[in-house]
Amino acid sequence: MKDQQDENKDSENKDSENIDDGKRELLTRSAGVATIAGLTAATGGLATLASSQSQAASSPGSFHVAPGDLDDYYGFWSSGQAGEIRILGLPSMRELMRIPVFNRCSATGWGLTNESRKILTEGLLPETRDYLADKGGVWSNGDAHHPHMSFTDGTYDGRYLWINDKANTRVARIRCDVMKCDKIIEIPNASDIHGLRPQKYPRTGYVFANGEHRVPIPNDGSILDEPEKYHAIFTAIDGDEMKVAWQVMVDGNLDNCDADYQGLYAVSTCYNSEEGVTLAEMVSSEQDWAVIFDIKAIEDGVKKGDFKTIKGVPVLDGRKGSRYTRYVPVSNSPHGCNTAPDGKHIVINGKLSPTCTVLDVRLFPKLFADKIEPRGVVVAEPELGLGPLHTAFDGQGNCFTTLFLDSQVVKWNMQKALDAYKGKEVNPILDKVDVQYQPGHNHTSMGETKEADGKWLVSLNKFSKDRYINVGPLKPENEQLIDIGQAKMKVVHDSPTFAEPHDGIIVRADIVNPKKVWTRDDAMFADALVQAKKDGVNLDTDNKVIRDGNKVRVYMVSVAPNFGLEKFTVKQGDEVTITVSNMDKIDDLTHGLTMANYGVAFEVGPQATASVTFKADRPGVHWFYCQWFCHALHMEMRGRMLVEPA
Ligand code: K7E
Ligand code: CUA
Repeated sequence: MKDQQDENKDSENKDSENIDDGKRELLTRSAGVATIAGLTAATGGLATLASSQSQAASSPGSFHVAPGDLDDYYGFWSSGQAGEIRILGLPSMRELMRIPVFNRCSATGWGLTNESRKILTEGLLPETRDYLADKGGVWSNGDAHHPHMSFTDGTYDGRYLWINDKANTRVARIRCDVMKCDKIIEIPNASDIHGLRPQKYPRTGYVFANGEHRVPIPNDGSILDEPEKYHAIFTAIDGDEMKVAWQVMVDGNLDNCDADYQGLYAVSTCYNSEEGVTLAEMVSSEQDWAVIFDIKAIEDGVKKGDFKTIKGVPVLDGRKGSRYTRYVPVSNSPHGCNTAPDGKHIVINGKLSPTCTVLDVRLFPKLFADKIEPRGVVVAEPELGLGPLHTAFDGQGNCFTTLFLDSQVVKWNMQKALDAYKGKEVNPILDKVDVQYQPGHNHTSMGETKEADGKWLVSLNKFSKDRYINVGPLKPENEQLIDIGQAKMKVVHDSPTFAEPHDGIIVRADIVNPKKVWTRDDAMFADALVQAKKDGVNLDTDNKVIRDGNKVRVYMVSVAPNFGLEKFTVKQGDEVTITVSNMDKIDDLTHGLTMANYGVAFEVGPQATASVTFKADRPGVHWFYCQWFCHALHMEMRGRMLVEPA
């Protein structure tokens, strides 16, 4: 079988080139019957090729994960303007799950259940809560860019993920034991959180979050078109408490950030040091900077009271000349900020400049002691290609930088770059590979930890153009898996994705150990338990309707294929709370409840409780049904809400 495939490979490769050309040609024609037939043939041919390539993919292993086999890594992907987190398996690149965070979710009821609404509202600033009062009470959109896991001693520890919301200035936390969001906070005094990284050492600790856009502080209308009075804010969040620990006001704005492996410093890239508000103003200067934050000095400043309390949080002045920060000049409009697993180097990605600037963290104490100039911490500045955005690492001294404009990933060697900066005649560039097309972030397996293992690289490409059959004017992005286990990089797999993962992390599967079923005392539904106790209801066993004025609380147990109540009656205008406890103990046995024609639907995982509150303002018979296919009698898993007209 294998021999046969190898024999066929050459001719298939030739065929595939023809098919590729043919496919492109077909795609440019209007869709007729012949075209559709042709496409079917073309994709059939490509599928054959893909499987023969998967056989050919060698060390460190094929990306092909056979049916029934499990992946080696979890991928945690952001989704940009879709507002959620996605869980992938790698190397297969299969999407395994979605975790709603800043979005609303029709399947799970995120944004509708009482449990999720508490999470979505409790961390809002009072003025935002007021603003949302007549708009449904919760934001329904978000722009999620940077998902990162909690660290202990320089590597992932599987406790939490954090992610930013650029659209509505929030930071969320995901519990990795159940893979659900459990906290969201709005960041005061900042506008539009972009870069986000957890502290790597000794443990997270702080989660650092960059306020990207400059605004007046406070932004209450007293200052409007006076950009010179706007500021950007760097925030340290206590990741355990999910509270802002302190903030630092900076010059310029903030883009991406990272932490060191020593627990002493954080670094942010700054574009728009010009502090402009128009495109022309923002790119007028040849130089911007990387801002270094001295964590210990800032903590000391907080202790000594060297801050203003604004909106309830300590804000320190970290503008130029402050003892809390240093501004290292780098070329115009840097973007990504990536700490190398060697624990010594931080790579600032040039974006508008074809270079990356490498900072040595061991020189930061000297810089803060004013023994060297800011540029004295720069130890390399390799020229890599056009549009360097983000850099990943293999743990063996090599770096992989996305080149947005060149549509390439460039592999370069850190030591060679350091040597070249010192004047040695060496070329740090080891390899370049074309990616399709315009890559933003990239990420290597375990690459932002000291356990970077150099096996896989994923390039998150912003454009897919002609890589897939045409789905209309809105196209998927294209995420490519690259084998970096050998000297030459090799693109081994294309994976389409909906808008718009900016960033992802690749975590060894043994680090992540989610539960298979919920535990009955989980904090996620603690409020429901408290209310049930007040009502004299045992959530695990009781099916009861409690009337409390015009409030009606309906408690139901669900065990496949039954809800505990086959009907209940309320009056038009009642406020109804339905609380469902799924008492099935079996792995993967999820139920749900959908109330027909009431816009109510939510998930109830095995051994979980979930609840929703709505006004029964439509009289008549309303079937509620389980929308999670759970049993041969799933269709019969339903009951009636009878709403008596007022
Ligand atoms: Cu480069 Cu928001 Cu991380 Cu997008 S940012 S690519
Ligand atoms: Cu329970 Cu479907």
